[in-house]
Amino acid sequence: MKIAIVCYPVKGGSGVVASELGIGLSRRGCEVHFFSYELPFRLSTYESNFIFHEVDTSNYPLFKYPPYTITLAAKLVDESLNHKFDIINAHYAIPHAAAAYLAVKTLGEKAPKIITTLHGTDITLIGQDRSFYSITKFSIEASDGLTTVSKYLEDKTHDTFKIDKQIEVIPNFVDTQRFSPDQSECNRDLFANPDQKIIMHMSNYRPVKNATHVVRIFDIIQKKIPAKLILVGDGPDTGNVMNLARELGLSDRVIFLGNQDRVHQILPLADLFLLPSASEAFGLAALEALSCGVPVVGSIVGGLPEFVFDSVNGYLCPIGDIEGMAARSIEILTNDDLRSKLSKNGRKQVLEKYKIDEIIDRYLKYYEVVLND
Ligand code: GMT
Repeated sequence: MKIAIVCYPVKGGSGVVASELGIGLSRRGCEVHFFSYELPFRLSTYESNFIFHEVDTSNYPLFKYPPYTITLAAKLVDESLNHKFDIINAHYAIPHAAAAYLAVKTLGEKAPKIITTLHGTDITLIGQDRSFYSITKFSIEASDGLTTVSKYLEDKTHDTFKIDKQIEVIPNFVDTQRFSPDQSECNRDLFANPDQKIIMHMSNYRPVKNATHVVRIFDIIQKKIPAKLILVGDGPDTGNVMNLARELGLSDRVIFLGNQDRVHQILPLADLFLLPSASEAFGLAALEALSCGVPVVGSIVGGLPEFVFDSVNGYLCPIGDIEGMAARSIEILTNDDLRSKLSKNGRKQVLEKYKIDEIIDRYLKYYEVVLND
């Protein structure tokens, strides 16, 4: 099968899912073509069966903004003519689904089918903005197939866009060999003393992640338990988070690592992972933490309750319940039996339900269904 994957290259869940999916499909013998304005960050490894097509963003003096949707559509048209794609899988609706539609209409009869994979704020935030709503609704309805990363996002898509289209829920997934509890590639001593617990958060630090809550939760924890907070990633709220850590006198206990490529070598060091988001269609970082045997404490929001279960592999509290999340964290960090139970359950659950190979099978099956429709 020949598949064109359109995605964002920046650090963030949708780019990670699209890249890992493409790598997995190429290892199954599919010919995979990635389209983006930069090389997606998890594609840095070389695989024989995939090609990256960089979409032009160059500007002309007349344009105040480069018309990316059109250059993306044009690239899809050109490369479809060269390679005869069976499917365009657009990850994140805006503007990828609309660009795919434009490409398919330009190509006419022999055009590939479009499958749009919805990830989160393309439905819950940006897609609802009046400037995007009508085209997002149209391009979702015009797709030949639709997938969402959680049941929550399926419902939200139906509610928000009032579409009758059937949606296939295919959850996010993890390469469980890379993301494992094995700490042999990590050096814990770089970050903490043996008596200190390590609490971790990893995100793109957008306001929906509530990253300042992470620092406030940590502040309560470290008053009871010797601990360090490791913050992985970068984004618009990083400055606020750093300032808050300084104001609370936590600078010597909070480590900012910024964007990291090899997060699978850092995550297993954590004793606990925090994800107190205000919105989370799935919460891929939490799944990666569970795969490394790290219990999760987060918000009862979006898709998180579909795989984080109280006293099974972590705890979820209402959004903004900083005291509650801190209390749950302290409970886990002061009870080795509980921590070990949550850790084992988390890893087991990921191995049973979220392994990359099984989810690649589900994408492939769905591609077949759409192709034969
Ligand atoms: O939707 C976004 O704001 C961005 C997107 C991303 O690229 O990081 O995140 C979403 O997609 C991830 C992968 O499917 C999900 O794990 C995240 O929960 C989701 N983010 C939100 O819903 C805020």
